[in-house]
Amino acid sequence: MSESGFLHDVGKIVGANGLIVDKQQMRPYLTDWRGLETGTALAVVRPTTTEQVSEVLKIASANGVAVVPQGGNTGLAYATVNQSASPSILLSMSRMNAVRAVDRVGMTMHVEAGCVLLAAKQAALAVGRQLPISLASEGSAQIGGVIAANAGGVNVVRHGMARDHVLGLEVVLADGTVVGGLRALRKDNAGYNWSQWFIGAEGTLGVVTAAILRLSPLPRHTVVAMMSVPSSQAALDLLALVQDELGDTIVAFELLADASLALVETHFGLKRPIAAAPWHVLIEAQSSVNGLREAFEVALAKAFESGLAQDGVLAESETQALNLWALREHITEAEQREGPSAKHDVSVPISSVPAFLERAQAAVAREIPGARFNPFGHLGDGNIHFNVLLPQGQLAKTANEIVHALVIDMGGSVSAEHGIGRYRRDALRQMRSPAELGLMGGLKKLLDPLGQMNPGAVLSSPQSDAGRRG
Ligand code: 2HG
Ligand code: ZN
Repeated sequence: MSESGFLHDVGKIVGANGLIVDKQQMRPYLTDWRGLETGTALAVVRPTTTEQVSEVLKIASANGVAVVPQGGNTGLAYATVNQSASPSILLSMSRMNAVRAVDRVGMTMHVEAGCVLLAAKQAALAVGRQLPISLASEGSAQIGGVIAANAGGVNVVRHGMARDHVLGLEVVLADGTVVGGLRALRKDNAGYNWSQWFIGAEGTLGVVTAAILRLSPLPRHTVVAMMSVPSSQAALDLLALVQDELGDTIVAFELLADASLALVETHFGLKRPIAAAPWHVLIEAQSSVNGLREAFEVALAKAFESGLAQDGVLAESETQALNLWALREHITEAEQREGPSAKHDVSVPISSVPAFLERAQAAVAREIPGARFNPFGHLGDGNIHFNVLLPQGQLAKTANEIVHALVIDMGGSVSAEHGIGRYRRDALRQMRSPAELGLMGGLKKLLDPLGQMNPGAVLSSPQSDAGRRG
């Protein structure tokens, strides 16, 4: 079938509003969030139902057209930027955005893939429950993308990754088969848990169209604090201290470099309410049991007494808490405004973070004179975004190689929560054994024998990532 014949048939399935072929209108879908990479597609296709997704995939596979599923396009690993010359469509899930049901007592939510994360969270709050997946991009990120990327965020330390919130999935396979598993069961050990295969697969095995998510009770009390600490080792010791004092009430434990907050202050005019220091930590604790604030105050007093913290503030109101979080959540955009950077999304054993920070900074500074550093992230998970602000003309690749080699040497991962996409394919091959890669390749072949689901992402393509800018 000709290209125009194919697009005509797709249009019949999704309707005129569901098909974008105009280059200008396609551009936002085809350009990654950082604006560094642009992909190609015959069209952007925007279905409204699972049946439409299925029909589109059927004719795409019959015509040898690849399919790149996309959510809110907030990912940082180029998972939806397809640059292969062979024909493809970009399947935007944004019109499948309904919250189909929320069960307060069973604590589950049935939601379509294109539902924006924030909208899903608000629907849970409306019945006195929470969906504790919290990302800076939650106002745009969509549930399907969050699942496909197995996104992390700031609440992983208490609530786990996206994977831990999924009870059931509905997916559409490359050949159009709809596999329904939308079961709201807490316990279900029947056979292989196939839905897990699609979580973190970044659209390479099929399209997530809907999910049943696990909700959590909404805690009555929340305490947020920001502290200045003299070193990353002190931040780690402070983590151990609050674990002793506050146990599993800790829902976020974030580490922020002085430079990270300075970037936010420069580009957004926000001001940290405490003394500048080499490092800061942002801690949030939640509980429904009374006495949380008092226990938190005791922990902070111990932190000051032992010299782990030099200055600190405990939010007195929800607004103050939000202001503290705003300092944290603007770091990525501030870095973007500052100029070119090499991003890293690494994890090491939690207790190795201070050693990693020291070694990484020394190694990069040696090879890239003039490099500046923006390290921040989820200390409670051992996951640091060791981002390097690059001097003029310097490629991200050099920094990536240095940091990734160190991380692998320290027994860590070079993709803690952002996925592999097309940015870290080489790193995946370094991190996984031939047996593991073989298993992944076998699963891919089984579910997508023609290789049409998001080709080039995660596993495929011998083509190197060299030359990519960020
Ligand atoms: C965060 O933790 C995100 O804010 C983005 O994972 C990290 O900008 C980054 O590199
Ligand atoms: Zn992060």
